[in-house]
Amino acid sequence: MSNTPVYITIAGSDCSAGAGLQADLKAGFALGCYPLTAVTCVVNEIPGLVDGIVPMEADFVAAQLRLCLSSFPVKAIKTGMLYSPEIVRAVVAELKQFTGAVVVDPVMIATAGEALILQEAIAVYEQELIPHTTLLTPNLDELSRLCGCEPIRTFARMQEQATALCAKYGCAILAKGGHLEGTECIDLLVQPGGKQQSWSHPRTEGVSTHGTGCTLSSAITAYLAHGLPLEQAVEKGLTYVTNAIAHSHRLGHIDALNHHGR
Ligand code: PXL
Repeated sequence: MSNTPVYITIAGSDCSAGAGLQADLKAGFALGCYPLTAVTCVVNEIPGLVDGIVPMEADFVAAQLRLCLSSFPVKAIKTGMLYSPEIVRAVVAELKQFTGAVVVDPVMIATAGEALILQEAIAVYEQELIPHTTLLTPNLDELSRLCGCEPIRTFARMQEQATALCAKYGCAILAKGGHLEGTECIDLLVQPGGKQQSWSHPRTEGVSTHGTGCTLSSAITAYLAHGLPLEQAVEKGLTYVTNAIAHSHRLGHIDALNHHGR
């Protein structure tokens, strides 16, 4: 039997293949895993334009998850775009039996600003999904929505809110500071028990960042599926996505992350 680690990504399909489950598949395979997919919605989009979203029936999302979980040795699960309160609830019901690591990327808004979640689903994240989460990976926008605070623009505010969220839910928070003011991007990991670590790197200018959030959370999940401890998985995931951005290539007028890193 192969010992390739298996994980499940529960995510939407991005037809332009930069984000969503396509990003998850590319990162997962590039990092030596076998990612399975439970599809939540099909999004008709390119970077900068979301033209339409067709959600799956929530029961059918749960059915995909059940079949994958009962058929494969699943080491970790990642959630991306879940979209509706019904889908979030259906996912939570299946996660309750799962004992491995659960990485939740609380996808809310596309880079271009379009909503990728129904407003009513945010409360279900808070009340039902985050309590089953090992690592939550909000960007600044998602962090402020989950904390119900004003937009966050500084590292100090990001640290304060991530610490509060970690204390409230008892899960690790990786707050992504890609949208902080200044030329440095700082990402902060806050763990239950109080340990905090941050990583900073210069911003790569002029590259569209479509799909970087999905790629990061998937890379972290892949490293967790390999058995790495959380801190190492986060650090290596950040390196992976930074390389993918630095070596991105242009396809027509669209920047695509380079998952081969060269
Ligand atoms: O990057 C967030 C994201 C997640 N999932 C899907 C998406 C996007 C962004 O466009 O399309 C399916």
